[in-house]
Amino acid sequence: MSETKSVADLLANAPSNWGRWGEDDEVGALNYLTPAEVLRGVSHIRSGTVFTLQRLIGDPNGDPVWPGREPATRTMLMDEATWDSPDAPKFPGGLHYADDKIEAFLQGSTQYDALGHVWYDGKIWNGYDARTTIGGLDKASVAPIAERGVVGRGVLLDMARFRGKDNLDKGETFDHTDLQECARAQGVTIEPHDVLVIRTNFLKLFYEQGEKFYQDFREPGLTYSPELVQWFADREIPNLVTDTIANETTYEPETGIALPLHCALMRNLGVTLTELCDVEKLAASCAEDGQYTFLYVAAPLKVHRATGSPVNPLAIK
Ligand code: UVW
Repeated sequence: MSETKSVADLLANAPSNWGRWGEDDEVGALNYLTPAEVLRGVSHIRSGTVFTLQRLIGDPNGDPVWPGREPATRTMLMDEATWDSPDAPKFPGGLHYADDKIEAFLQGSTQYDALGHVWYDGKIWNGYDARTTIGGLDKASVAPIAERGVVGRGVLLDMARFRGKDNLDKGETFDHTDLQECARAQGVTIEPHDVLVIRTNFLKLFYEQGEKFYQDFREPGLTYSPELVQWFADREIPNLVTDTIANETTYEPETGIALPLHCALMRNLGVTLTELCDVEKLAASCAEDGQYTFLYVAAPLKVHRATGSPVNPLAIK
């Protein structure tokens, strides 16, 4: 049986941004999003229309998650029935209230990945030892990203519409040249420091197919090539945002390696990954008015030592 090549072999000569923002850096390519980039993003607001890109947590139609993770469960702890009991708390003035909690994978909904979320060869982003992840991320957790916030010019790349489809198919791939052609067809140019927001509408199949969706699980998405990684490095892309569960095609078709772009982009270049967005309303609006650029704003939750955290990104046109 032939052994799968290792991701370390695949990326042996791949570009790296380790050390570029200092030996203590934990936010990587988000450093490209300077105040000038915030203002560049603001200059793309035309009508003030706001789109929220988070999927509903606890959606009655189901919450799509990476295989092995479970959707969030919300438990009601206090409601009006609580006060049916003689033991109910009593507050001066007669106040009643409702309370609930969720148990959730921090990677199980629309989320920002921490830069220390994925690694190979015993090193995470910026060369930190992977053992700093034990019991919680001491380095490159999501907290520094949350502390900073993410604001810049966003560009929607509607790959499904570009390919004339409702949604991309299982395992369908594309690369940076396709992104550029898609941009050209939309009448927009991908500029340095743009937040790339990619639409596949693949999760339409999750809502249509139920459990069958997970058979031979293989998402569509970007696929690895040295040229693609160099393209991200040269354009200094800070943040890749998609409407899929894991931001790239699940297995690199040539080698079968799982999620090599998590390694090449996140671990090596410090590109932040944002997953599981719902860009349907935004995409419909862009198709209608031809404006594919906007102010992108995201503030993931500040969770100590976490591998990722939920977020409700905004696109403001
Ligand atoms: C994995 O953790 C495998 O993927 P994601 O980045 O989608 O959470």
